[in-house]
Amino acid sequence: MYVPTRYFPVVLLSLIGFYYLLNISREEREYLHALRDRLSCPESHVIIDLDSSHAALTKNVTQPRKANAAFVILARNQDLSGVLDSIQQNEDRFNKKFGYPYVFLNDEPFEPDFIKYTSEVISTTAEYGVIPHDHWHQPKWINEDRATAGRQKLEAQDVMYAESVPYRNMCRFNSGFFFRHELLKKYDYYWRIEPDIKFFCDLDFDPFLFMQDNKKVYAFTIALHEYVETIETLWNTTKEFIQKYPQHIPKGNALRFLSEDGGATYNGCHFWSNFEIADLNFWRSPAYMAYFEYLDQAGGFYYERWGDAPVHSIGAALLARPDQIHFFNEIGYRHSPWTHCPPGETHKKGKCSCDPKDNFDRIDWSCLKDFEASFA
Ligand SMILES: Nc1nc2c(ncn2[C@@H]2O[C@H](COP(=O)(O)OP(=O)(O)OP(=O)(O)O)[C@@H](O)[C@H]2O)c(=O)[nH]1
Ligand SMILES: *[C@@H]1O[C@H](CO)[C@@H](O)[C@H](O)[C@H]1NC(C)=O
Ligand SMILES: *[C@@H]1O[C@H](CO)[C@@H](O)[C@H](O)[C@H]1NC(C)=O
Ligand SMILES: [Mg+2]
Repeated sequence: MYVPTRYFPVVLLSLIGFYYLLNISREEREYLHALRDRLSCPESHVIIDLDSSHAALTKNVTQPRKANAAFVILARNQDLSGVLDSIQQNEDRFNKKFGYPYVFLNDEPFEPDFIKYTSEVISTTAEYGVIPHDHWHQPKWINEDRATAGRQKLEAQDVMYAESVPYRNMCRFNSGFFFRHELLKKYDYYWRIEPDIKFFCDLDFDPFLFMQDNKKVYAFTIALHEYVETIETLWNTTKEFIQKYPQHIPKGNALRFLSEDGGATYNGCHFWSNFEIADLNFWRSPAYMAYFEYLDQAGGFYYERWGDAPVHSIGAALLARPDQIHFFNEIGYRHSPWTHCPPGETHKKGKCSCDPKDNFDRIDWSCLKDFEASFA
C-alpha cells in the first residue's frame, strides 16, 4: 500500500506506543527511534512505507538476529515489470519473514513510478541511488579505435551483446564499483537480484547469517562454462597479475575450480553472477581491488567483453579458499535459460515449485564438479 508521507509520523507514533506496551528490548526501541527520525526528515532517495515498517518491526520481535545486509538490484527504469516479478517472489519466499532492506542502483535517476511500484511490493525499506558518472562510463584511457574493432570482431562471431557499450559498462560496474557505492558502504553482505528471475522455494533459514556464521565470502546456485570468445586475454592478464602480486594470492585457494592444469590454462568455469550472495568487504579488500585495477588498466572490459561473472569468479577462487565459497543447494533459482531446482528432501522442505529433473547441476556444461574438486 502506498501511504502519503504525511501520515507516517502519526501511524509510527502509535506503533511506537504499542511496542512500549509490549516491553520491547533496547535495540528495538533504538531502531524505532532511528526510523522515526528518518521519517521526520525524509531524504529524497529514501522511501519507507508504512506496511513495511510494521512488517519489519513485527518480524524483529521474533527474529532478533540479523546480518548487516541488503538486496542489491541494478536496473533501468524500463526493467520495472521484471523487477516487480523478482521482488514479489523474494518477498513471498523469503523476505516477509526475514525483513532485509533493498538498494536499487541505476546509471540514470529512477522515475517516480519505478519507486512507487517497487516500494508497494517491498515489505521493508528501499533506497534508490544513481551511479557516479566515472563508475559507469568508458574511461578516457580506453583507445576507442581498438574498442570499436573489438566490438566488430565479436559481432562477426555472433556473440550476445557484442556491439553493446552499455552492457560493457554494466559488466565493469558490477566487477569493480557496485560495492563502493555510497548506499552500500554501510552493509557487510549483499544478495544480488536481477529482473525476470525465479525463486522456487521457501527459505526457512537466513542465508546472510549463514554466510556470516560460517565465514563464507561468496555463494552461488549455478556454476557453468563461459563462452571463451568474450574473454580471450582474461586468463593471461590474470597470470600477469599473479606474477606481479604474489603477496595477494593465498595458499590453499580454490584455483582448481578455474584450472585443471595448476593454472596454466583457464577451464572457463565461473559462478553465474546474476545470483550472488557475498561479502562486500571481500570485494573491498586490497587483494581484490588490486586485481580489479589491474584488469581495468588492461582494458579488456571494452576491448573484449569481460563479464562480471568470470571476473568475480576468478577473483573469488584465486583470493579465497574453497571452504569460504558456498553452493546454496536450497535456493531454487532460474535465470533464463538455466534452472537450479533442488532435488529430493530439499525440494519437499522448500515446497519448491519446480521440476527437480530441471536441474543444471549434473549436466556437462555445469561446473559444480569443478567446485567440488577444488576441496580435494
Ligand atoms: N541501470 C542499468 N542497468 C542495466 C543496464 N544494462 C543491464 N542492466 C542491469 O544489469 C543486470 C544484468 O543485465 P542483463 O541485461 O540481465 O544481462 P544478462 O543477465 O547477462 O543477460 P540477459 O538477462 O540474458 O539479458 C540486470 O540487473 C539489468 O537490469 C543499463 O544500461 N543500465
Ligand atoms: C532488528 O534487531 C537487530 C538486532 O537487535 C537490530 O540491529 C536491527 O536494527 C533491528 N531492526 C531491523 C529492521 O533490522
Ligand atoms: C597468452 O600468453 C602466452 C605466453 O606469453 C602466449 O603464447 C599466448 O598467445 C597468449 N594468449 C593470448 C590469447 O593472448
Ligand atoms: Mg539477466
